[in-house]
Amino acid sequence: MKYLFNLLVLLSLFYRSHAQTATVSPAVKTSEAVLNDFMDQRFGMFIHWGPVALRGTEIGWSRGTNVPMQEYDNLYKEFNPVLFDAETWVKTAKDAGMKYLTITAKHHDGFCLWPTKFSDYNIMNSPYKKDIVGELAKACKKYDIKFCVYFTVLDWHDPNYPIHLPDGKNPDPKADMTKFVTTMKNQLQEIVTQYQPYMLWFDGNWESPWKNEYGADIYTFLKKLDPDVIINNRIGGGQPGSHPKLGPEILGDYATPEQKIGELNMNNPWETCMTICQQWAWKPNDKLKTLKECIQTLAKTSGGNGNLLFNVGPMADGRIEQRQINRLKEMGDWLNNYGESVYGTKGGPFKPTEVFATTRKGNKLYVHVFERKSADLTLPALKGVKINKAYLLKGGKINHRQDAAGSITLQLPEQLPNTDDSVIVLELNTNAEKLPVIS
Ligand code: JFZ
Repeated sequence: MKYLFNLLVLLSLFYRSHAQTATVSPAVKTSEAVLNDFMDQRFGMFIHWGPVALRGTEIGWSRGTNVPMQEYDNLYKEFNPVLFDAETWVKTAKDAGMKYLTITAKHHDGFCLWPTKFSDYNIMNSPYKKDIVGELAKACKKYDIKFCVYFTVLDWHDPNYPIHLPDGKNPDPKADMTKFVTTMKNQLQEIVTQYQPYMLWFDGNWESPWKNEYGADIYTFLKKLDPDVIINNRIGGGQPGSHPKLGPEILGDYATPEQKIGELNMNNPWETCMTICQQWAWKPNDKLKTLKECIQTLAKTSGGNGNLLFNVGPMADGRIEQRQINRLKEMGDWLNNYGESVYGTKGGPFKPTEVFATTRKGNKLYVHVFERKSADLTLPALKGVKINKAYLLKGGKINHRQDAAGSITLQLPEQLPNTDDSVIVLELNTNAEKLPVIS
């Protein structure tokens, strides 16, 4: 009897570990070279857009909450963003110093911004009738911006998906997940073959109808269509809503901390997604982040060895708000001066703080100074490392000293050259990228 009980326990453990572990063959996983290339980009534009911009409420989440469901589901009949110009958006991203762009081809409300054959709820049935995803893909190619697609798993509009409202309650018995997964694959096949996205940003995988095996199946399916397509970590099933981690039990190529800066991690790739205002979709008079917040967020993500996917929500007429364009351009101006300390660097070896963050490349350690708290900035010791030279990235010698233990003191100029982030370069007698993380 006891033996039987143990056997059952073992069997259930075995079953559970298999149910949770992704059944993706290591052979189809995205290569390290591709992921390293992705992480070198450091800065991308996220775009949340759809007919909901007509109401200025949150995309997906306001369906059946702030906006009655009937009303929300009919907004597409008035969606006519005549001022949309894909090249203008892409140039806005380019001028901000962004290297990739991710558009919500389909968000939780189910509306498709491309002419899919597998749902009538798409842009061709709006008065606008133009392939928004396709035009963005084309403009990105023209301006050498990597084109990426956001595609939600959960779809509260599709009758084959059991949940129909943001509250996640009252599963519909008429729903059919097998059909739903088939539609999803058909739509993803359209996206991958027609637009060749560099990366797919999944989302909405946390509701109970979604199973890990669906995610593994889709991951494998996509990698057969394009072995190099990068896939984020929101495709597996049975996982919590905020996705700061990667691990053997989690499907996907990189972690996606949301609205917060990820932690320093030299092993697993990550990308913070964050809004330039507060809402993902456009909202009138939404509170815009200051330039200081924007630049320091980018410096801290780079300093933590991660990417920043910075979100704008364009208006219903097709334009991005001018004040947001201006803010992005200011980030681009800063990157024109300091980009060397961001693109293609690694984060660390120090953890970013409110005062400084570090990035590194070759024998250079870049110290991003956010604030002049006092005349000296002291960094924790780097054992056995000698600083050959210290200077401001935009010119000017920096006096420095190292004590016997190796700790580094930099004498800051009375006026930092940039009020948001001034970068000091330390040339080391060794490869900075090989230094272990200082915790
Ligand atoms: C998700 C989306 O729901 C959101 O609309 C946006 O697209 C963002 C990038 O991703 O955001 C989430 C995901 C999970 C939770 C909250 C917001 N959650 O579980 O609390």
